[in-house]
Amino acid sequence: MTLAIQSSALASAAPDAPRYDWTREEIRALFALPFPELMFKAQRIHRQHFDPAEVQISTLLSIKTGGCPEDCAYCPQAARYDTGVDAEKIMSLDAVLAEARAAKHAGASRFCMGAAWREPKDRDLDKVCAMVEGVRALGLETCATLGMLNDNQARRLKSSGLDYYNHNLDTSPEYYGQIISTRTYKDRLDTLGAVRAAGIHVCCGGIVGMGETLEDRVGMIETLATLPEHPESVPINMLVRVEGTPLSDQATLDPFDFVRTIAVARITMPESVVRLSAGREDMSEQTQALCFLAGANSIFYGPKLLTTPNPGPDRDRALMDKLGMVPMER
Ligand code: SAM
Ligand code: DTB
Ligand code: SF4
Repeated sequence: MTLAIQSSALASAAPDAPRYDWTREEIRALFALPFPELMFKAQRIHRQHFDPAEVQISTLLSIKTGGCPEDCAYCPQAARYDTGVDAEKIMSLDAVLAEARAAKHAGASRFCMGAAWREPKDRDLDKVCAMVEGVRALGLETCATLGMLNDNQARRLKSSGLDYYNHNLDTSPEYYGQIISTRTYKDRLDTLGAVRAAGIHVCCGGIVGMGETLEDRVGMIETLATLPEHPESVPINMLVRVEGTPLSDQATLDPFDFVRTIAVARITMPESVVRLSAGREDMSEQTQALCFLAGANSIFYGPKLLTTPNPGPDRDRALMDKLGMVPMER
């Protein structure tokens, strides 16, 4: 009885309207809250906008793996690092559609296609547009992450039926130069602008655990939460340390720091779906559950991310069952 009253009181509070004027000071103060206070705030806001038992399920496929000319220090697909990931050609349309059918059958509602490019060439974009059309015809939401886009490329993807485009800011503007030198923070913001202008939903977040300071996490969230519109989807990745990349020896991240980042993303971007993204393979079930309690409501589902392992469907189904959580309806 008491529980029911508290729960309905939490849910029925007037929703906090999204704000786009977050300051670093305010975001710093959120990170500094006692953990129980931060979690309470995050849960209150989460329940105003979402059913806390629902998780959006996306499946990732690397449609073009390895051989990338960029120097992103975390990435196993950069040609310049010796990571054991070989450069492959773009997959055929049929092979991609077979994977999409399998993902749908396994319960995914969105299919995300990733390519290890700095930016797509026009010839490649023709192929991706055909994939987007085909995947959409299967009744799946479509997402792509292909590197930088100009306005015209974004419009072409929109015409082919692309629902979401993933392009991460990765970290704060200050720390960015330590991680990537082959393109600028402004390049990233310009691509996000092109995606938004084309009317495609934006999927944009970053990575925690790359040796950044707390202030860098504050700066990353500030940049995301003060965009003219919040990204509809905000992936928060925990660095997957891959042998051969410059970040392979990074210190292990304290899981509570990851959970706090999720909670602050939830509070500052209340209407966005926050994805507990890469890094689950190295996370306990309990840490993942804390992420859901902190407001994460999306995961990548399937045994592989792009090139690195992800918990298998059996393990994820078992976790969802234990927590009484269910897939989000589209
Ligand atoms: N090449 C395109 C690009 O960089 O925009 C698309 C693919 S790229 C692999 C997509 C995102 O995956 C990156 O922006 C980064 O946030 C994330 N990512 C890549 N490697 C990662 C790793 N080792 N750990 C965590 N996240 C990673
Ligand atoms: C995102 O934020 N994380 C995903 C997806 N968007 C494209 C990628 C994670 C990649 C992890 C390293 C790998 O598997 O290669
Ligand atoms: Fe290339 Fe994307 Fe990897 Fe950077 S993150 S090296 S752009 S595939």
